[in-house]
Amino acid sequence: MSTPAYALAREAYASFGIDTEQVLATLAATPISLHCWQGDDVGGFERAGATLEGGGIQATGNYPGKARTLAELRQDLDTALSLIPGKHRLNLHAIYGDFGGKKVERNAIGPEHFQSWIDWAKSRGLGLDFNPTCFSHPLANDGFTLSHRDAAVRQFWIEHAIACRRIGAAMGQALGTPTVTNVWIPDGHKDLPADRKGPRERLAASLDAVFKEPIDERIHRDAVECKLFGIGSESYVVGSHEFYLGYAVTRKKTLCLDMGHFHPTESVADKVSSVLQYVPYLLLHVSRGVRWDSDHVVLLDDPTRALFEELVRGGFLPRTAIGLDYFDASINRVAAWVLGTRNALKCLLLALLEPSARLRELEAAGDHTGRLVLLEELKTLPFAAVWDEHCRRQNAPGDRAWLPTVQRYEREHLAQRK
Ligand code: RNT
Ligand code: ZN
Repeated sequence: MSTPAYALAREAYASFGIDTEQVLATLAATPISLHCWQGDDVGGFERAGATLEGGGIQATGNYPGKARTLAELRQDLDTALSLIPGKHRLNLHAIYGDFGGKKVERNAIGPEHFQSWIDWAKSRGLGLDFNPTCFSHPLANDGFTLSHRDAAVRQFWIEHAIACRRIGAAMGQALGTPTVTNVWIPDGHKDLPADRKGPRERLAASLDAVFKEPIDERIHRDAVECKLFGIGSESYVVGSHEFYLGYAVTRKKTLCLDMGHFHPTESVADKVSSVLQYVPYLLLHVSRGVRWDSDHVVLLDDPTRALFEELVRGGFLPRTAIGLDYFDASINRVAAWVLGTRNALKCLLLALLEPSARLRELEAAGDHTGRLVLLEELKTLPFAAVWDEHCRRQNAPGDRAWLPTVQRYEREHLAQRK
């Protein structure tokens, strides 16, 4: 039974022409892809106890209880998913395969190493997304992979990425929902390069080799992720925004925009309607950079709200895959997943509750005063009652009710991992 608070909220939004029932249906039908790497600080399971090395990304913090095995990671994910309303997806990196304790080179991985993930996802009704892992590897240690000057090193990473596309396709085929396989590479220079052109020519050629085999878009999509700079690639990143925008436009690929991958004063929200003029499909890495690409937990904050507003206002949800990308090792990792995902969903809900037709009317009439006043006054509408109703209908705990479950899980399980 809906609460009286929801009934009042429903009326309040109806007076702005918003049907909260329709909004809740859209919210329930929009999956968020949870990033597996929040559970173990991007370590993976190629070797026991592996940690993130190199690659220009860094997890900081040493909060106890990170997942050390596939079983632990799955148990943590099950706990997190039980506290998030709706049906979602899981985004895996290649280093999270089920390698059975054996060393499998990255260019030799196949769908068989992800069969247990496919079975796990199927039994929970989740879709899967995927990523080649072009870091934390001896052949990535000098900071270059697909754009490496050595053809043999490039070839190794091309083979890895091809293997990953096949794995992604097998996942999409098995689960009946297209897998997005996203290519991000760390390639770049710490200090001023003499040759900016060569690595970009080589990256374009490598990517063309990776994507040569056509795969049905109904089971699989290729995405490429741009970046402004990273740790150790401060002066030059081969796969810059311009590089990948051009690549995605000319090759009709999905472009991945990570919220931490631009100058801190740039608005990623503002890019959505530009890039979707030209690229067929968008992948978002919803994240939060604090002063740099620090990958803090997603908040219900203005940049994230603006991003989701753009998706809704432009009617872009059907052309966008929403993924999370942050890794905070300084707090309870399960709580980090739950909080960030719930916040992303709240930002989406707020965007869906916006009377965008009315705002557009005001704008078309030149009433910019009315537009600003309405935008501000929308902030105090009873959004929380709609969110609570969503949690209730999806059998997930409401705010203030989920953290005790995580705390108990921490005491009973995470704290035992020494
Ligand atoms: C790195 C990129 C990339 C990674 C993941 C682990 O800057 O954001 O998406 O975070 O692939
Ligand atoms: Zn990212």
